[in-house]
Amino acid sequence: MSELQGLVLKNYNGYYYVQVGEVTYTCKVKGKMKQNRFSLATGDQVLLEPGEQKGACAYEGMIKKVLPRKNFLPRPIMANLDLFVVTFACATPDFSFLLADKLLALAELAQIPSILVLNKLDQAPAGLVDEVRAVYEPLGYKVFAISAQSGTGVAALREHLKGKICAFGGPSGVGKSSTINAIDSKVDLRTGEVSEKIGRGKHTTRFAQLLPFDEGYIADTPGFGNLLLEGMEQEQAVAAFREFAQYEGGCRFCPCSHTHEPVCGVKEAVAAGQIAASRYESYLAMLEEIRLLKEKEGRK
Ligand SMILES: Nc1nc2c(ncn2[C@@H]2O[C@H](COP(=O)(O)OP(=O)(O)OP(=O)(O)O)[C@@H](O)[C@H]2O)c(=O)[nH]1
Ligand SMILES: [Mg+2]
Ligand SMILES: [Zn+2]
Repeated sequence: MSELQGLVLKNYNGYYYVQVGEVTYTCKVKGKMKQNRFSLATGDQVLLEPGEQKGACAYEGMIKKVLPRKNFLPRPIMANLDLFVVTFACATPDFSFLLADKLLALAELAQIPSILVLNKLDQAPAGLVDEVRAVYEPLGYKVFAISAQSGTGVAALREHLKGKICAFGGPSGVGKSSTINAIDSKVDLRTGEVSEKIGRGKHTTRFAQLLPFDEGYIADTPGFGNLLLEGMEQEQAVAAFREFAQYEGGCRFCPCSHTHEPVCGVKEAVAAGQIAASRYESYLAMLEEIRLLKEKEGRK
């Protein structure tokens, strides 16, 4: 039987939706593949066997194989991205340097280029956008301050996403789905009021899905829980902060954790204001979180 190659758009209700040309196949995974451990993510390229067509628009298939990936992001789980769009709100919920650094770290380790989007510019406290720009732009992360609601800044962001496979990631309620709706008028994703009680969106996104957009794709993903760093090693945390490497020549020890060591180029750069204090604080908080996660694993 002929095999087809397609792109996994979403995994929903036990089915994978795979796009082949103009057609979307609803697929299960072949038993043989299940016997071996497999991982399948939105964004994967797969080979499938088409089944018998049951109706005019009902295309079904069985996935036989996942093709090699260009890259893989564990959280939100996605494969083959050209760009990760780390999305936050200026307020409701407040911007968090630590969460931003965690998401940027995950993308950095997966070698996926990323940008920062600050949504809800209409609610921004004075100085916040400049403060965020001052930390991230010198590191090469582009910062887009936008309002999905009023449309401010959306055109420049749209221009930047054209022709790429992009995924939006960020906490619940920051406006990921709203931003995608604003970028593409053909899209109408459900969005939710942020509940004051739980601080989360109510019509919250439940699964990742890729939507065709201007020669590329945009993925909406659910807001994440707090297990972002599971499986991360201390050495990976060091590598995830791209600005550290240039100061490591000043460290007496190699490898250096840039914490308790007496002579440390990274700590000197923090003291001299060459590395942003917020970035170093995030790094320390991430090390502590990794330590606690490991301790928990050890106890299991
Ligand atoms: N003031 C203001 N509110 C906005 C803006 N963009 C989105 N919102 C509101 O923020 C709330 C959450 O928006 P969503 O788009 O559902 O957020 P999300 O990031 O997709 O949330 P999850 O799907 O839960 O991860 C909704 O009530 C939106 O109307 C904006 O630019 N300004
Ligand atoms: Mg959403
Ligand atoms: Zn050091």
